[in-house]
Amino acid sequence: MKLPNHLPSLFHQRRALLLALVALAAALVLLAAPRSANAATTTVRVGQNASGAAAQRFNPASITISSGDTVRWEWFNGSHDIQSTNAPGLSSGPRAGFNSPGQAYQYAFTTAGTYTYYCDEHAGPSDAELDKIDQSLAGGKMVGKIVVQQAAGGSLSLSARPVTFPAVALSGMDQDIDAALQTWRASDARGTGAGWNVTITGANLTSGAQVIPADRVKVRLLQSRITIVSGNTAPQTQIADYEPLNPAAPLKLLRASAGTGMGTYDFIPDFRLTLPASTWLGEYTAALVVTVNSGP
Ligand SMILES: [Cu+2]
Repeated sequence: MKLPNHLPSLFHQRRALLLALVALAAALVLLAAPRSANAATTTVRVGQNASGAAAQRFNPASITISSGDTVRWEWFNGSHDIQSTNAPGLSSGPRAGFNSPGQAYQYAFTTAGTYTYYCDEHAGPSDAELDKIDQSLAGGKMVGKIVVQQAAGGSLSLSARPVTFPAVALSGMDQDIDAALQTWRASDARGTGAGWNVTITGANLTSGAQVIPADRVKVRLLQSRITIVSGNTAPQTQIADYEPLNPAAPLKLLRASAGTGMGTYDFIPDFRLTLPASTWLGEYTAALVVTVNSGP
């Protein structure tokens, strides 16, 4: 069907009217990037000394870690490598080996079990067999053993919600606009009592080529808006009064000191946008980054 040729101009009029009514819609889109920062890294020194009995050793040669932890081998002395017949990530590891400062290799063990490895310049695969590894370790051979225990606790997690500002009509003056309230949730199921914190990093709001600077958005978290869903002492707000978001540095919003915050907590941050009088019409968005981090 052929459209009547006057229709396009009607559409234009209708669109202009819409824009006049909805002068500006500003929305912040949040990207929640929770990090489970409870994993640890254990360093193993490769070739502890230049000479003597401990020269051709991994040190410590026998370690116990939790699933999700990383082992990092760092070169100290001599020429060595790491080979394994049972450790994922090591069987195809750095065969060329370690022979100069700064060389390192790391691998995160995600599955519980006992893993063994050897330097194939100073030991052999049979030295690292599971039923011989303890004897080889006792005999000072250049072998290593990693016991990976299933991590007992759960994880540190965060559920952050999008922040949405209502559409407003431009008034020729700066205007404060409050975002709709949303409940966020943080959980610490690690069972370590290590404490944790939530940070938020700002970003400029953009609409095409137009920009509203990140620090025009402020955030606060009232202590009365932090509730215990289940768990011990609630975390504490770190921003009780409005503070501008910073695109260059994360702001700490919430903090659970050691031994607290073990459980699940809801919190409702307030976001306020000070819209400049000189704002161009448009729909603005920004990607904030919110993270939950281990440690107070
Ligand atoms: Cu070696």
